[in-house]
Amino acid sequence: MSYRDKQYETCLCNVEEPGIGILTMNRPKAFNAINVPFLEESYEILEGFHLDPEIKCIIIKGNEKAFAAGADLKAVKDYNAFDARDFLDKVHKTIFMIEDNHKPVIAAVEGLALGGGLELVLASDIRVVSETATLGLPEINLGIFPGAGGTQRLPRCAPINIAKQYIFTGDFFDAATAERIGLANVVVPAAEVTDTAIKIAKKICQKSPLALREAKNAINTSMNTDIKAGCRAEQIAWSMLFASEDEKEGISAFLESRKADFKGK
Ligand code: CO8
Repeated sequence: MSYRDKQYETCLCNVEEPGIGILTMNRPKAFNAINVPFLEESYEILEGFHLDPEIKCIIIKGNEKAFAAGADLKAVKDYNAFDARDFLDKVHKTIFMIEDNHKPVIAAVEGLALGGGLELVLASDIRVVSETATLGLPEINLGIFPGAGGTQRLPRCAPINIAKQYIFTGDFFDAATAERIGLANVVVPAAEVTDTAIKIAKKICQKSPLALREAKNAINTSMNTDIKAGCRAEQIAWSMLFASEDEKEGISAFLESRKADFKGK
């Protein structure tokens, strides 16, 4: 059975607009707190989008009250060190399926994005945030610290001193702050969050999937390597696109003053 036809317990999977895969976190009574079933189901859906040639862009969203309030504390409370490590193995699978996904991922954030919820946002490529959202990494208040990449990804988008401040104090911050520190791409009224994410996704859907995939990979590589090695990786990927029909179509369409029709080939 295709991932598209399955009923999931903790998430909804929709392809509402052509080319746009939407993953909706669906544990409303628990503020979409992140548990093992959610990690397994969201991984399956995100991998489905990753492999599905009809999907060109992905949106991850919650509901108006919460994107996600972090790890399910009722589930993790009695973990021993090895249970915690196993849990984070599953967390990493989902988070890297976002970050390494061949398709661009847009987080559409309403309500609370806390702890692991914010870490899902930080792994996403583009973040659309409601002007009434509340964000934060409050793990320090629990005697732990952000374990799903927060200590790595927040200092890669916000200045390191700002990242340290929010990780050390656990203070929540608002959408305007998220925009100011470089975490949010755009802040919009709550009612416009999903539509704004879809608008950006529709624009992305018109581009070559091959060029998008290689551009995303080149940018991600740049975060983990020196500029010279990054430019070499970029060079190989860029040259490879000249073996694609999309590159021929894109440049021909420009020279013929028409809209390009990319096929992902
Ligand atoms: N886990 C489980 N249950 C939760 C969580 C949570 N993270 N957050 C809220 N709830 C539950 C409460 O226990 C309560 O349940 P019940 O009705 O059964 O008593 C219900 O939701 C309502 O909660 P409140 O009464 O506290 O409601 P408020 O509106 O006053 O506050 C808040 C809502 C702000 C969400 C507040 O509950 C809160 O601060 N929650 C904890 C947030 C937090 O600390 N998050 C970080 C968790 S640690 C983490 O995420 C580590 C990341 C590791 C991996 C992540 C995977 C990607």
